[in-house]
Amino acid sequence: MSRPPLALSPEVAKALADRKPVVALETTIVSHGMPWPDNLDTALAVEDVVRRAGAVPAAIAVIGGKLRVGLDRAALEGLARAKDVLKLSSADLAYGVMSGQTGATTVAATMIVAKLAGIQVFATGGIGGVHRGAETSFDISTDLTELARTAVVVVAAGAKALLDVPKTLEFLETHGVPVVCYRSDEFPAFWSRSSGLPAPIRLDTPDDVARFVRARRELGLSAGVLVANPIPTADEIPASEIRPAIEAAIADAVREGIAGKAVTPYLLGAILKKTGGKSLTANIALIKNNARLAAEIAVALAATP
Ligand code: PSU
Ligand code: MN
Repeated sequence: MSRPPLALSPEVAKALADRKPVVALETTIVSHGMPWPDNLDTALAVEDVVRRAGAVPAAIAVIGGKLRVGLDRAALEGLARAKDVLKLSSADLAYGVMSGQTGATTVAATMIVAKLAGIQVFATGGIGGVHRGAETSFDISTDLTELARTAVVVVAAGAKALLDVPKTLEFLETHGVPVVCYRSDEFPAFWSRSSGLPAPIRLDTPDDVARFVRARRELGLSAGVLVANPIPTADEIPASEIRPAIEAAIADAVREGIAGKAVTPYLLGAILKKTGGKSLTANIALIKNNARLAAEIAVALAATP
């Protein structure tokens, strides 16, 4: 394989060369997942959390056809303000590059780029999953299939209750993706700590997660690892409170015929409106919480690689 055309920021390049802890960050949450200006404020705050926990943040996006790893403020602001940025996942990442366009990367595409760059740990808010009604729509996020083949540790607050969470866990199990619930006996449901589904694996320290990742590497296992980190208690929206907003948002999406890539951004926007902004406040809290844990895991992995 020829060398991948990555444009590393000087800070990320140095950290990787020195084997220092680095945390990859996705950018679809900036372009399609949150409104302006909360999206930029959150992206900057998340970078700060990663730094304070002793790691270097590496936000990933395609900018003018360049696969950038480590974005400065101007690049993040460009993605946060723009209305015509592509949402690039595994299938179209290369299209964004060859056509010289600008696109934000989903969890799946960010995993691909992180792996190419040699970054082992990645923080996001929530992963895509199996959508409700997937048995007829076939709508299953590429995030799941990428987790099945790309050995990166993804820290997320579980899967949103707007998805079919039991089917999402079944899919991950079928494809050999371990789901590690952090300090919890239950798989978390993004805005809520509880999904009612038991933790497939529970681990309680960043060191244990690092040891688990190393044990997988020694076995030559090539799938990713999903670390499911529950939203802090003080920030959660109880399942009973968020459920009506989710149901109404899904009904709206069906009525308006929303399909494909537009589904997740549409539902997030509709739920934000229906909760009067509460879903966004919780989203910001949980992504910072995930960034901190991802940095701690990256630090633990760097200590004994
Ligand atoms: N969940 C969120 N916010 C987001 C996303 C998911 O709470 O911004 C984004 C992520 O980038 C994720 C993508 O990878 O949506 C999944 O999209 P889809 O369901 O179309 O695969
Ligand atoms: Mn989809």
